[in-house]
Amino acid sequence: MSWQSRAHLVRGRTLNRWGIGIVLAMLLLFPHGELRADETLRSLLDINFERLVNTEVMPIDVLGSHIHLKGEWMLGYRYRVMSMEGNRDGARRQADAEVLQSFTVAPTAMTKEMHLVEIMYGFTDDLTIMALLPYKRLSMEHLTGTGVRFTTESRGFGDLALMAHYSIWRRPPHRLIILGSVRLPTGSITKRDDTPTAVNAKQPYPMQLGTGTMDLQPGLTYIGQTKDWAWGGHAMATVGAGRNSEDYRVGNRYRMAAWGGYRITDWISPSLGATMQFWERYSGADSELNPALVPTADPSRRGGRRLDVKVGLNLFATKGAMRGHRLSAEFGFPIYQHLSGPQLETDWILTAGWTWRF
Ligand SMILES: [Cu+2]
Repeated sequence: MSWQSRAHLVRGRTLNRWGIGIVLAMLLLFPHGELRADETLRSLLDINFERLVNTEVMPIDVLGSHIHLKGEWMLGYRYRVMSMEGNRDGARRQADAEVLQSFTVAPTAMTKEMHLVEIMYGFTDDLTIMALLPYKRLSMEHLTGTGVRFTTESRGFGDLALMAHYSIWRRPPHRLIILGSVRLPTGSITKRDDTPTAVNAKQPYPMQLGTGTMDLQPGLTYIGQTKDWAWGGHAMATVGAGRNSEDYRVGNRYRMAAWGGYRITDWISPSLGATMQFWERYSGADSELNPALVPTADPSRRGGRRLDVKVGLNLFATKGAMRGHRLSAEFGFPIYQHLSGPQLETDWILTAGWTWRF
């Protein structure tokens, strides 16, 4: 045998050994490799699933935007202030003088403040229950035809809401949740205050703290979440039942929201969202209110629609002593509003809150 052929043989044997080795390795390792890839994928999905129910990158001002895992509690406090100034009829602004051509009194501005306490509990991985109680402080400024300015105020608890979220479908990173809430008429609808012409006068519709009826709130939420991104959509209706003790019913309200958030670091995530709302005029009427006096006392001037843009910021800790705590703030302003007016227009809404998961 020549040196060359021997070298060829050795190389061939070596190649054969390598070949057998590779095939064996493939036979032995490939199923493992597949399994390992599968496990890696599964654990990634689990991470996503875990994060999916986390409340870190969620919009603060959307009800039913998240759920909790079995046995997890959440306590939350939210402060929300809404500023309204100037009137609108349809999409058009209306000057106070114009409102005073048809009414004795014109509302000029309103501030709605709300302190909201919420408690949530994950009954199972799919079912989360929740209770929310608002405390409201409303103040309204007026101008009369004779040039007198006055402010009225009402404060107290609003309507208590009991809510259930049920996850009907999930395929990470997607999740679909149905929600249902019953709102009990714990808020007063008989608030009174002094005006220049009447002592202890019944306050008009927007100054009352509750609806006075049992309300149902069905809704649907879609949540998507990857390692750093969170997005979602939400639709919810608020429907009153029957008439309240003052013989009227607050108009139905329909709300649609969409949002997206991005985790910049382990502890900060900004968010961007939009909310479209439609609300109907009231039916019936409180016989103590005179709709010719001020537009806020007219049940047919209560409907409208509005599109808000919202910019938010979430701060949270994923480890350490502050783990589970989240601070959030969101600023919203309308880019479109159409009111059956004259009605006060919304200028901006600020929400700030703290939540604690444990
Ligand atoms: Cu929660």
